[in-house]
Amino acid sequence: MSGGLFLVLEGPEGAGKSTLARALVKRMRALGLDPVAVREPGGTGPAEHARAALLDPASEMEPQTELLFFTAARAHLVQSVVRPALEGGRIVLSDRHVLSTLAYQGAGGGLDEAQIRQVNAVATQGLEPDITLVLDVSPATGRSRQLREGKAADRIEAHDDAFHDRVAAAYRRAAGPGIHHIDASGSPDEVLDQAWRVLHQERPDTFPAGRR
Ligand code: T5A
Repeated sequence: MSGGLFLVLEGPEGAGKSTLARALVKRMRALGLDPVAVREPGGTGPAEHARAALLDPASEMEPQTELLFFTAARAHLVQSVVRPALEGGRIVLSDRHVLSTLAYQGAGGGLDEAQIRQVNAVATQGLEPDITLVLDVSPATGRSRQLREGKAADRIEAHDDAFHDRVAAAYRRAAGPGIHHIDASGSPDEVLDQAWRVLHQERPDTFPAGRR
């Protein structure tokens, strides 16, 4: 990937991904790095349209349609933003990626994992994250954070507790090259410190150890 780095944040609702993404971007910028931050679904005009349709509580969709919508949005984001940035040597920080589809439409919605991976291979054309930070938090903690924030449940969040338990269990099981788990039950600063330690361990030259 000619010097670029694809970094993905994953985890259940309200785990603190967006909060961590903002803190990482700030810390990287303070070091003179220039990361590109994106979120899924979204990040391009068409992908934001897909996001609106997917999260609208009035949309009626079964998991197969969700799979294709989420993955179509991903294809556009990857081809038009992520891949060019990586090819330009940039760090791309993505709030959610393929692991979300495996957790939500797979473990949550009951779709076959191999089928999800096949469809996603078309969307990403083989692109894999270099580092994935999975923020481990219980669904109850995540939801209570969202409620404290006053966030109304979108269509996916409105699924029942059993759905969210399956999603959280899938995240806890997630393993593979570049996947690291972070205990996200602590304060935002503690989560940032853990995340930075992983980044330092993986790429010491890019992410020096040290204080915030
Ligand atoms: N989805 C997505 C699929 O089903 N399939 C897919 O393939 C993809 C890509 C996206 C939805 O789409 C689904 C998953 C989702 O349901 P979203 O709103 O983008 O929706 O995603 P959410 O994860 O639901 O977004 P949230 O913003 O609610 O969660 P975050 O980003 O994990 O949490 P964050 O950082 O916004 O924090 C939530 C609140 O907690 C506080 C924050 O200040 C905020 O108020 N907070 C903390 N409080 C205490 N301690 C900490 N460590 C905290 N960190 C944050």
